[in-house]
Amino acid sequence: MRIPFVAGNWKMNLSVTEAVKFLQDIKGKLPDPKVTETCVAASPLFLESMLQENGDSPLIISAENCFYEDAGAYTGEVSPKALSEMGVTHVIIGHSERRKYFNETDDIINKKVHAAFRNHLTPIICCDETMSRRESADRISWVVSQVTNALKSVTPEQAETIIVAYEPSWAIGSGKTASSDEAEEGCYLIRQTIADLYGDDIANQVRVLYGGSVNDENADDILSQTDIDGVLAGGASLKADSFLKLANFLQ
Ligand code: G2H
Repeated sequence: MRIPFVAGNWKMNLSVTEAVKFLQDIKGKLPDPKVTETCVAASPLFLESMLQENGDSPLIISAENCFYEDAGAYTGEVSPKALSEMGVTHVIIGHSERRKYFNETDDIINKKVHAAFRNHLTPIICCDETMSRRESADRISWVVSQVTNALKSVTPEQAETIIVAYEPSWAIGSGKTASSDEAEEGCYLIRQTIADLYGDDIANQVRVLYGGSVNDENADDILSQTDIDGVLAGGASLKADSFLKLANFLQ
């Protein structure tokens, strides 16, 4: 039985004051984490204040990215070790915007996945699908290879704890959501790839999310799909009221 996971990805938005206000606004209004786990991924600039404000709220505080080394001469990078030490438990890895603007390759993403595990962080691994790939013949192999490469040398014990997000970049921030069938198809493909790598038992434990212009109008349809265990929402997670609507859909 997979517990649904509703996550917000704030990207490079909000200020620390707005981040803390958001947490104050949602306090006491989140679902029981046995019913739905909720998470917000934010800039490393906000994490300390957010963790303090969050207290014993069930909201999971996640980073949006980390580097693949724990420490060293890597100016401007975010240490997974420091994230873990400060109390962060999850980290998004391989978001399409990291792949696109920061040239993150499957190899870098795989190193980051290992860095996350080394530091006891749960990776939320994103799998992209561009429009040109979608329209091309190798669409399926591209999605499969992103999952396979991200999980190279990941043990079965580690694999069962990952969260994977299918985030077709043609639907990200574009207002053009994938239909629930298209979203299900991508998430099914990801789960089948995990089954091929680790077997059905592990594949049936892994939470697979859909992300790309999710909002409180389309979430119902998306969340009712068999292989979709939650959402990774960008724009719709920036305001407390719309995040709460997504978080409480499955109550
Ligand atoms: C996809 C998503 C959050 P949005 O990037 O990861 O953003 O919901 O704004 O499309």
